[in-house]
Amino acid sequence: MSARPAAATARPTALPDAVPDGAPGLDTTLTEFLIGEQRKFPGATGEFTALVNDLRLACKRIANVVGKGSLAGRSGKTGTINVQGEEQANLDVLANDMFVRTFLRGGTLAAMVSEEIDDVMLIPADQPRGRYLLAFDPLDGSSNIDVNVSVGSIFSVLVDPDRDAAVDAKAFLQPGRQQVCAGYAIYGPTTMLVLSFGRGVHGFTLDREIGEFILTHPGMQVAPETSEFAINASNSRFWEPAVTRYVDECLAGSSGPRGRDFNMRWVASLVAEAHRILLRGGVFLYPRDDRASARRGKLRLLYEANPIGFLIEQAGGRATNGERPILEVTPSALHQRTGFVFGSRSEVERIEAYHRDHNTRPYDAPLFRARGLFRDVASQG
Ligand code: AFP
Repeated sequence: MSARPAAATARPTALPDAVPDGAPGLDTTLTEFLIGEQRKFPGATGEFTALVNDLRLACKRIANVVGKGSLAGRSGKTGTINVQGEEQANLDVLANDMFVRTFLRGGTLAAMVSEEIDDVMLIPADQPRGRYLLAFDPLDGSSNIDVNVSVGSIFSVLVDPDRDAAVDAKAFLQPGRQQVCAGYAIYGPTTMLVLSFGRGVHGFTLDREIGEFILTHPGMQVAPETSEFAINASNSRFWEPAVTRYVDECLAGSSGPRGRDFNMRWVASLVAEAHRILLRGGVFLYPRDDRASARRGKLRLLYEANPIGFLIEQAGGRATNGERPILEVTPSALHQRTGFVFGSRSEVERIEAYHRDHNTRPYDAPLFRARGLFRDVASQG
């Protein structure tokens, strides 16, 4: 019988350095990122991680149908009107169903609020109730869908303030500063998930071949200065003086008081505008104006302005309703609208200063010859 070599003493082997983070095909996945975040909180139960996993799943489901376009047979309108008085697209309804279906059995939520549904949706009594509240716009910018321009989903997560009480609308009426997670998915040439848990903003790109989001944009930052603004100029005759002055000065370019040229963009998709601003700076304005439909602004506070405002602040930018930081506004209704200005800090601060200035001093708009709110009041008097 031949002698066998003595067994080598088993020694723990360090994980191989040969596969460094970021090696091709081995970048950080959203799953790994979430595990890392959860480890920062030794008492964490995993409920929050499960919630973000469900956000990922809902957005992947929507990305899949949006990406098929007409092939999914879901284009066009439903013929129904949502709580906002807007005609619903088939994909609005389908995307809403996908969020609801994904979260109904997840065990992480107590209730949901959606742009597409009038009232609070409670998690049914036969399903486990979680500790979080979710407000979402399942498919923002849906008027862009049929022309194949980027759309997205926006979401905001709050903590249920009283786990022993039945959830009602009041539970959702918390200032945006109290969000524990906010983000969006953008369905463009690539699908991306952009998230913040209050510790910076991180962007993940969907690798369609492996079906996983990969961390491609860690620590996103809004450039503090910009020469790019976004506004729907077709509303200019209704603007308040502060907004008219700001846009006039941008348009005057190098021959005006700003002494430099500005560029303008308008996608009519909040997610696409926010994404551009996170990536290369800029300022976005959808101010309130003196149209009956927009006296309180157009965008919704709970599931549009608050989550985008949270991301922008977390990325070093600024977000306001004109008078105060958007995240400090205490909502008074689920589907409340608001004026919304956000982006590169220096431009937003300037717009806030113009709002303060023109509370007391009218602005005579040399470019637009706009009918501002103050002039209307004066001419009526
Ligand atoms: P839809 O979801 O109805 O297309 O609205 C998109 C949106 O709420 C927001 O994403 C845009 O910034 C804004 O409306 C565009 O509004 P206008 O069409 O008035 O420019």
